Amino acid sequence: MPILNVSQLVTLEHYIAREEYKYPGATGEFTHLLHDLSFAIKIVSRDVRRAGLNDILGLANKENVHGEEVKKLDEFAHEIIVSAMERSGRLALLASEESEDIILPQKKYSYGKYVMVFDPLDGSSNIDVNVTIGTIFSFYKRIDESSKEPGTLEDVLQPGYKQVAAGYALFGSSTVFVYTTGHGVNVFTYDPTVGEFLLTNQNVKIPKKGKYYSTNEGYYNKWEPNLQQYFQFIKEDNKVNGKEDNKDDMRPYGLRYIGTGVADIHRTLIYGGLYLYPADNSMPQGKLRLVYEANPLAMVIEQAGGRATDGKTRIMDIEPTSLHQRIPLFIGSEDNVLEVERFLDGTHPYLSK
Ligand code: AFP
Repeated sequence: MPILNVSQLVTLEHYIAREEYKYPGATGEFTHLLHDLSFAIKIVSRDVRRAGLNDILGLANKENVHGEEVKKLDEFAHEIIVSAMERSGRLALLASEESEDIILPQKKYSYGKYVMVFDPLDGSSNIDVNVTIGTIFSFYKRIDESSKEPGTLEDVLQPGYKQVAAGYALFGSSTVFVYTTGHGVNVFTYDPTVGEFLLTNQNVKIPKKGKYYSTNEGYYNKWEPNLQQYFQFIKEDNKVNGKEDNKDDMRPYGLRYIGTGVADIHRTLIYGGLYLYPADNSMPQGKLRLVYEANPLAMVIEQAGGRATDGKTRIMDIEPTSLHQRIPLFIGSEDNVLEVERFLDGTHPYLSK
């Protein structure tokens, strides 16, 4: 019995090519970039799946049994992605969470009009305990599209609303590839038996409101008082003490926290709710990276109908000032993000109780 009706099978390659036909004048350059990226993701996925065998296969930050130099999985993912993407001739530069500075394609390849930013393995502290990790990516056009010179830092420090595509791959119970080019969000699931990503969820929409919240609540005592109040509020039971049962009031919310931001945000995309990594008194800028994490994930969530802010300002409107800049992040279902924002700006009625 086939697990999928063959007539419904759409591969990522096929889907990307089909999308391109919708844009008269499209050169196909971007389609090639996504092909190269999906190839790199398949390699990373293969090696993530063998992570427990690293000592034998040689990916564990020491010498393997053959005495060869070996690498940590996140460094390895970084190198695979750079190598698969730089040779395309379509990138002016890359920037990776694993690299201090921008990365220019080697001189033997030409420089193209796109810029790629990526976090090769988000949630790397989860690698050794078999918990979901992922790769986050996004693409911009360089500022002077006609330039044949190497890209510059300025080309990468563009606000998120200028992203031309963004997405992520998740290495969980299966490998999924989620991406948007600004026309909705599509999810592809990897079928290792045929070596292809197959379309499994088209034009995904995030629920307007959800009952899950996701954060590292261990930092509660470091948060600002209004945010602490928000956590009191979401834990109250809306049905106790004879209070009216309001269907839109989903309290108490349920807590889910994987500690891999991209996985927590993927769950939020599907089930709804809120993911937050706020500023605290030891990290006043927050922890997550604007360029590699917040912007790509904000584009996906907004394209699915959700909201992403730093508590006040839309993430994708923020002008980055440095490559590894950190930012507080509140992201998820529109109603949940608006709700926490009302605590942060002091206008939520619960605060005056
Ligand atoms: P690592 O890649 O260093 O594990 O960081 C992951 C991350 O940036 C993000 O994916 C998580 O949501 C967040 O950090 C977890 O941070 P805490 O350990 O402070 O909860």
